Amino acid sequence: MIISDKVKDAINKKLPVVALESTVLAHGLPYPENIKVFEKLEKIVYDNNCIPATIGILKGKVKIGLEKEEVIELINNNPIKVGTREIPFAVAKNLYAATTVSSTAYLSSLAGIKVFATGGIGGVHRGDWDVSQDIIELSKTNIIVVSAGCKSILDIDKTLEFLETFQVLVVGYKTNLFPIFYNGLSDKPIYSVNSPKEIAEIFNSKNNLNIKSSILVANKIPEEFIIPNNEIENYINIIENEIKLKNIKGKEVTPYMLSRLVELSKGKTLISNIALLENNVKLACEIAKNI
Ligand code: PSU
Ligand code: MN
Repeated sequence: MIISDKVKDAINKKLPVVALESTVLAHGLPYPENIKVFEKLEKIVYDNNCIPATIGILKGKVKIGLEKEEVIELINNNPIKVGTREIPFAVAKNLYAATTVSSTAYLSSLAGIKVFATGGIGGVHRGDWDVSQDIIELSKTNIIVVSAGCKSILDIDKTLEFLETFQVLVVGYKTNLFPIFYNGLSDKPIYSVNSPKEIAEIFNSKNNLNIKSSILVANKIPEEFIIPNNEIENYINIIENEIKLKNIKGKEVTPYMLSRLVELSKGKTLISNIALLENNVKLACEIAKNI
């Protein structure tokens, strides 16, 4: 595992570090927006006096703290999408690989990073049995993950039940309803927290009590980027039919849905996705500074 000098120095000096994943860049956003998003997110982290640590695997080398050139190299080399279980496969076979929430959380915590910002976590899909590794990883890894809840393409009830079963504490940031995107809030109640300091205190209490699981901080999508529920559901219906017809399964499901949403909404979901990522990164910085 290679940790960039900047990130290593920050960890040693106990400066606030915010981890970022590479699957959202390589498989969740189109080119060239993904490169621009990477730059923008890094800038937000620096502007908020924290150090960014984007994580990915380059020719079998796990890298914590990818530079822009490395992100471009990763994206240009058609990386596979790896959750935690596939990390050793990518490493042993010298592959390019983009890390998801599960693998990024695992590697961040291995490197000593305590806060990680993403767009949405994977969860339980609607229909056929398909549960993301993200939830299982969050049950074992000690990290704070900031996401905009999850995408409404998932089965929200089952996702929340799974998070509970696997002992992942879910807290809503200034909301007691679980956020989903792109349509705002679900009607599912969750505990609410009101400040980054409170989140840091919960994390510290958890660690003092030796409870080994993550905290999922669910941050509302900014109001002006909400897309109405009926519009999104309409797209999801279309996409689910395509998935059946084309027999898309497993790892391919989420990236397919994300890219089709962008096409069907004529770019609206892309704009929302970028906005919520930025919003989550800002909150992650505030939490990191309070730990
Ligand atoms: N959901 C999103 N955006 C994303 C992902 C999920 O709204 O970019 C990505 C994340 O990297 C997440 C992964 O960890 O997809 C989950 O994939 P799967 O459902 O195959 O476990
Ligand atoms: Mn899956």
